[in-house]
Amino acid sequence: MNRSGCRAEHGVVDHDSHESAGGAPADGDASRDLGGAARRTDTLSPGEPIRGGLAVLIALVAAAAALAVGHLIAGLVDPSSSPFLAVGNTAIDLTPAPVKDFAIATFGTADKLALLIGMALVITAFAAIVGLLSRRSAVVGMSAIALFGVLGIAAVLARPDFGPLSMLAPVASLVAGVVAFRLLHRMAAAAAESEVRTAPGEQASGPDRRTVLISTGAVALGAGAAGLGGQALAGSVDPAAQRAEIGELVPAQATPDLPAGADFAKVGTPTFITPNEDFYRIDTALRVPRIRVEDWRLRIHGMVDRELNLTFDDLRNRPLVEKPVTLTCVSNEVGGDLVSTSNFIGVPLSEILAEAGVRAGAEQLFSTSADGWTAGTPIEALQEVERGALLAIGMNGEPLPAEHGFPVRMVVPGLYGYVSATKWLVDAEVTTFDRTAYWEDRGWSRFGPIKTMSRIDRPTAFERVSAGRLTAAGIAWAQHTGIDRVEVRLDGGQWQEAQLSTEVNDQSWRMWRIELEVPSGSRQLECRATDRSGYTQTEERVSPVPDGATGWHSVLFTANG
Ligand SMILES: Nc1nc2c(c(=O)[nH]1)N[C@H]1C(S)=C(S)[C@@H](COP(=O)(O)O)O[C@H]1N2
Ligand SMILES: [Mo]
Repeated sequence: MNRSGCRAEHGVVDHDSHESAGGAPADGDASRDLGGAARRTDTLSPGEPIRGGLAVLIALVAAAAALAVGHLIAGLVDPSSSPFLAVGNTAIDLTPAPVKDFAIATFGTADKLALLIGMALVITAFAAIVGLLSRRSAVVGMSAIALFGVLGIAAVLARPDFGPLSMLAPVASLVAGVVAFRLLHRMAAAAAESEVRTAPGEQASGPDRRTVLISTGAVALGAGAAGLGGQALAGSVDPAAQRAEIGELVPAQATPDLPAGADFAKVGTPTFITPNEDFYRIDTALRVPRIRVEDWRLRIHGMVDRELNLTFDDLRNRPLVEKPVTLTCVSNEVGGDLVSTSNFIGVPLSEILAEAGVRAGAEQLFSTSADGWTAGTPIEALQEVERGALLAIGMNGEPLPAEHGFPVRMVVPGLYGYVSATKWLVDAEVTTFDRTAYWEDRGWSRFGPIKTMSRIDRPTAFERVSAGRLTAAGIAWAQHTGIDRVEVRLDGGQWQEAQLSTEVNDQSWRMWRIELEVPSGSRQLECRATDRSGYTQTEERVSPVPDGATGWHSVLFTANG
């Protein structure tokens, strides 16, 4: 569900607007172009054009000033109202599903970085064009600033987390862009004029090129400082300090140690537990919400007998459950790596829902994050005691990392993340299926049970191995059903059953390994899993949209010797 791809496209457009708004006039180099003696005598000239390079520089600096001032003000009042981020976020939300899918496939977890770089490139290109069109008059530049200023304001207005002060940042952006551009452009135009009209040896009547360049540099420096300041302010809720404040999370019942054979990491599988830093990350948050744990509240309402308002302490003071669960993203391609396992710590959602009292006719729990993302989870899946859906507050013994939903997220074994794993959870409404959630609105399926899947980790694609004995290994998952069997076949031959790792529970992945005899040459290895319901993975390849990929993972490799 990453929407890197989408983001890049939309981001570019929106960003440009911002930038152009911010785009400032450049220095006084323009005068050089006009330096021709013939022109100097033409006192009726309508105005000397600013030199191209200077005009572009001025537009770029004005764009930088606009974005940086907006970012600074946003850092003071509401970090997510930064026009740059708001445009990026809006771009992500508007991105058509196929573009998003492409982005996820191409950039994976780096989709946000790709979007930011794309935005920066588009803004730069746009500012350059506006600069060149503004050599003779400031009209194009001012219009572009106004246009992008309005787009920036609209992007912030459209955010679900829009607050009373959110408007300040985009308005400040617009003002900064106008002032910077107007100031530098006027100076550069005067310098161009003065250079043309001043005879050699005569005292110049206007600013010289040097003054214009120095002024432009000063504005650029100011923009840099403002941008860094905004960044520092936005980071003032320090996630590390917040997590330290919570301290150790102790489950009511210590989880048993992992059995010795829970993974085959020695022969190339992942470790059974994914370290927090390596856990895959998928979300629409360009800026990770930073929530103060003492400010956090969860409202559970809708078709319930008693509305609940929970604080973090309300949760942590209950008996905490800890168990390994494997999360999977619906966007995971066959052979992909959007799957990880953690020892999640939290409170069973079934208990919370029982306290609230779910009314007859309720169909889903509609959950909303601090940044306005939503998911709809079938209510029965959350009421099943044995499935053990959690309001999770910790991963692997620590409070949740900021990127994984600090301070509280949902974890529902057996369902893809997009219909269940709401991070930065703040609101949960018990309701009917009439309400549709974020990804359902974008063409994905309402229901997202995880499909049984297996993957080959060794050999890797196109690996060169020695002919003869080879240990192949990989993973398989069928959360909440359990894996029964994994088979592999070489070059379309007989299926051979692999050895499975010791099962930890039916909600987490299992590893497999097998010794093969591999003749030299180009080889193809395939795998397929069968789950405890008796279902064997279909060979038919379908792409992740709308409810998850299917097909056998296949790896081509070469055996030498
Ligand atoms: N607030 C919020 N929660 C979210 C998402 C999101 O975009 N925003 N993405 C979901 C998706 S699509 C997945 S696969 C999981 C991924 O959780 P992780 O990033 O901790 O691996 O989070 C889910 N929770
Ligand atoms: Mo996902």
